[in-house]
Amino acid sequence: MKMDLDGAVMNENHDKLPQDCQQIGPDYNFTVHAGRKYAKEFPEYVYAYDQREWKVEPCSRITVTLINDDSVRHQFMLHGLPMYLYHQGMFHMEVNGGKQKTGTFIVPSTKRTYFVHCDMSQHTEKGLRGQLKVNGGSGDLVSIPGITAQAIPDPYDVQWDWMHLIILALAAIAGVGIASGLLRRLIKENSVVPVESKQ
Ligand SMILES: [Cu+2]
Repeated sequence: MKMDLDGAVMNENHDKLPQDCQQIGPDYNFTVHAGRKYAKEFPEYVYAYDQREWKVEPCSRITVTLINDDSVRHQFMLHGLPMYLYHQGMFHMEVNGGKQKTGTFIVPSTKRTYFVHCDMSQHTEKGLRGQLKVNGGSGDLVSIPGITAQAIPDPYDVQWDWMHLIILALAAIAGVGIASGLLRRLIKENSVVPVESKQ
C-alpha cells in the first residue's frame, strides 16, 4: 500500500500476469474526476465520476488517476479481480479533498463487467458508481448514472405547472396573513397596560 497526506493506493499490480493471460495486453490511462459538479446533470444523485464506463481489452494494464474535485474524501474501488493477485479481489484508491492519486492494475482475459464505486458512507448510493468492461463485459450494472436506471428510484413527481404555482402563491399569501395576525396579537398581549387603567 502507498499512503501519504494526499491519500492511498492499495493492491497495485504493474507486472503480475493473471493466470489466463499469455502476456500483458494494451496499456490504458484513464483520468477520472470525482465530485459533486459531475452529478449536476443527474437530479437523483449528489456525487458522480465524470466518466462512468470504461472499456478495455483482455489482459489490459490499466492506470487510473483519480482527481478529487470535492473537499470530502473519494475513492475508486474496483471489485471482482482474482484473489490470488489482489487481496480481497480489490484494487482501491482513496483521495483526500482537492488531491489526486494514480494507481495501476492488470485485469484477466475473461468477459466481465467490474463494479467501480466510492465506499465512503452513502457515496455509492448518492451516485459514485461506474463499470469497467473487460473483453466486452458481462452486461450493465444497475444504478450507473447516465447509463442504467436506478435500482430503487426516488420518485420526485412534483410538476411545476400554473395550477401548482397559483396554489403555492395563495398558500404564501395566507401564510403571511396568519403570521401578521399572530404577530399583532402577540404585540398586543405583551404591551404594557397604560397606568391610568389601574386607577
Ligand atoms: Cu466518495
